Amino acid sequence: MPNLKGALLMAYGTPRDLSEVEPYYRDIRGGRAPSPEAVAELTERYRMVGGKTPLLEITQSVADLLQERLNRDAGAEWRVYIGMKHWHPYIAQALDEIAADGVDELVALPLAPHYSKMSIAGYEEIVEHCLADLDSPPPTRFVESWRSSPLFIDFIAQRVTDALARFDADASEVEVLFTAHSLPAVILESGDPYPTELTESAAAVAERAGVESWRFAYQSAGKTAMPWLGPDILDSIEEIAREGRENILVVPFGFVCDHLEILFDVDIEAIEKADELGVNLKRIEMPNAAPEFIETLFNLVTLGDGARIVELANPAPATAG
Ligand code: FEC
Repeated sequence: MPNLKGALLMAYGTPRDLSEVEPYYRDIRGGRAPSPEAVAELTERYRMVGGKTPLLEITQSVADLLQERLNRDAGAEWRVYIGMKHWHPYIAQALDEIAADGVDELVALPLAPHYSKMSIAGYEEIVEHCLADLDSPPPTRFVESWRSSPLFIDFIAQRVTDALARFDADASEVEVLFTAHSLPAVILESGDPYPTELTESAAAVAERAGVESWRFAYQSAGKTAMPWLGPDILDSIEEIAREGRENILVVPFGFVCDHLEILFDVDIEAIEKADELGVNLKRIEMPNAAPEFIETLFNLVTLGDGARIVELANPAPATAG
């Protein structure tokens, strides 16, 4: 019997046009309606980055290239699916397709390298739930954390080196600022590994790139009354400027492609803050669908180097024949 293997790449999801911003936002909030002011503010952010972001298209390109790569060199027949957490095509839809295609083994991989109970575990719960609804779920390996992937570390380190070369100043004069999405600080109460994963992973990339002067900040915190993890990127930019440093390289290694949190929060908001302070701020190019990123995913799906993987559905293996 032919063996069909599947890889499911999961991402956050994005509205396909401005009319979808309100229901998308509602989905992010677990079904609670956002205020009209909050919707207007978010709509404006999408408008400022061109009306939509390329998150979906980039994820699809990554999937297409990974599928080609797997079919070329990984034996068996492979299909790569995409599924979004908060918008179409939802993860549930991808799992329906996976079941309909008769995938025998599945690797599910969120396109975010660092684990948190509040982010990655959400993807995991959705996948687990959908698998439980299938008559015969394929054995599924869920990649919980892949920030220690040697290929990922090498790739981001290379992007840092490339970006440092774009400054007029010497690399030693540039402060490297690693960033990832903030989360409500309440996660600390349950010992969530997110902050440690981030700082360890920043240290690994900095060491690989030979960067001595670096720090870490959170970005994109929600504007809610509850406290979010800090320091915030904008405060760190101020701090760096106060120290008399004039060049900052932002490395948003908690994300892997161009989307709202990059195109608005870094490219518009952080750059505006840097301009106000007379600081020169650049960021690394995101992995998007670069060949090195496809290699990183190929390695994670086939070998899982440096990844933490859990088995989600593992029925007894079928009799060989
Ligand atoms: O390009 C796009 O259209 C989508 C960009 C996008 C990515 C993304 C990634 C992460 N988020 C994470 C956590 C939270 C928490 C809340 C939250 C809210 C938003 C809102 C938008 C949004 N997020 Fe997001 N996130 C992206 C977009 N995110 C839009 C709503 C408006 C706002 O607050 O700015 C708060 C939820 C609540 O209100 O209850 C928490 C984390 C990631 C990185 C991991 C991943 O990619 O899944 C963590 C991309």
